[in-house]
Amino acid sequence: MDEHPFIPLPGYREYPVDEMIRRAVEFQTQLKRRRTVRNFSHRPVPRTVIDGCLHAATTAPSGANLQPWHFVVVSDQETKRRIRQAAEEEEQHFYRHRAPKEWLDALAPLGTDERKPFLEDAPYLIAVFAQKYGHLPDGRKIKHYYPMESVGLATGMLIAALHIAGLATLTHTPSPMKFLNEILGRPKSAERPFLLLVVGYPDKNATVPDISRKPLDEVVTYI
Ligand code: IYR
Repeated sequence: MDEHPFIPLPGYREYPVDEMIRRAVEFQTQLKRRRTVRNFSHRPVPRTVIDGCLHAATTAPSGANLQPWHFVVVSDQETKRRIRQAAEEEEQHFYRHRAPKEWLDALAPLGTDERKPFLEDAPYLIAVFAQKYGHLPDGRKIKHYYPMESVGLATGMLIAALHIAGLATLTHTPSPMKFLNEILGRPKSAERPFLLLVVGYPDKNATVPDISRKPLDEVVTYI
């Protein structure tokens, strides 16, 4: 028996060209409606929806297919409160001392500050961790390759899946984020917090900054 078997491509579908274009435009139209939201409703969201989106995220490609990610889904109110408190402490330091003026100027259009009520308002916080190494079934350590890139890909897919499901998200990166290992009981040497994804329904009075995306011809070159 071959130690590394290959199978015929499962699940791939080719479409007629007009159908291919229609699908590409449809997906683009859906994703264009996504906005990063900072005002969340308390309304609960069924866990099945989160599970479905996490399944989508974990289909992402990864270095040597080692899937170097771990997602901690927080709905416990006391844990959210602790995360908010720790994040706001870091953010106070960031906005008052650490951030250079240039950075604060770049953030000005977003209207952010050190207050992070969404960390308690939203029904879910998903803490995404990147694993520098993992463990084989026999307990031996195995090095992971491109963990940050892999986790970035999975997180992008998670954000897209949650949006398509009809939920709002906020990619929050308090810095430093090591407090997440402590609060969530994740190993400090193996796992690095990648980001904190805030998930839920937008508040009915939610507003977003009036900002736009770069046109395609500015960000794409065909040769
Ligand atoms: N972490 C801070 C600052 C911040 C930084 C970037 I880069 C952003 O795109 C948005 C915010 C905060 O969350 O307020």
